[in-house]
Amino acid sequence: MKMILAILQNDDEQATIAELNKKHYLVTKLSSTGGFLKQGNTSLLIGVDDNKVDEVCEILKNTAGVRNGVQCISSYTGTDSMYLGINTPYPIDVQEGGVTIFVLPVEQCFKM
Ligand code: 2BA
Repeated sequence: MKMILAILQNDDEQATIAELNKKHYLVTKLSSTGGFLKQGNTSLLIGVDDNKVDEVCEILKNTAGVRNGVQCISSYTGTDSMYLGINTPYPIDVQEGGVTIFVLPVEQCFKM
C-alpha cells in the first residue's frame, strides 16, 4: 500500500477531489500553507493499493497539473478619466495549476 501526498492549488481542489471520488478513491483534505510564498494551498492524502498509484497520479496531473491559461490584465488601475481610454484589459499567457506529489510506503493500515 502507498500513501499519496499531493500538494495543489486551492483553485484545483474541488475538481480534483470530485474526480478522485468518482473513481472511488478515498481522500483526506488538509488546508495547508506554502512555506515559501506563504499562500494557502491544499494537501490531499490518498491511501491506495500499489497498482493504483499510476492512475491516481494521472488524475492529479489532469485536474491539477501545470497548464497554459490566459489572464486579462489592465495597464492602468487608477480612476483618472484622462487615462480611461488606455484602461482596456488585454490578455496575457500565464501558467496555471501545478501539483507536487510524494508517494510514501505504508507499513500497515487499520480501520477499527
Ligand atoms: P512548487 O515547487 O510547485 O511548490 C508548490 C508548493 O508545494 C510549495 O509552496 C509547498 O507548499 C509544496 N512543496 C513543494 N515542494 C515541496 C517539498 N519538497 N516539500 C514539502 N512541500 C513542498 P511554496 O513553498 O509556497 O512554494 C511555491 C513555489 O515557489 C514553488 O512551487 C517554487 O516554484 C517556488 N519556491 C519554493 N521554494 C523556493 C526557494 N527556496 N527558492 C526559489 N523558489 C522557491
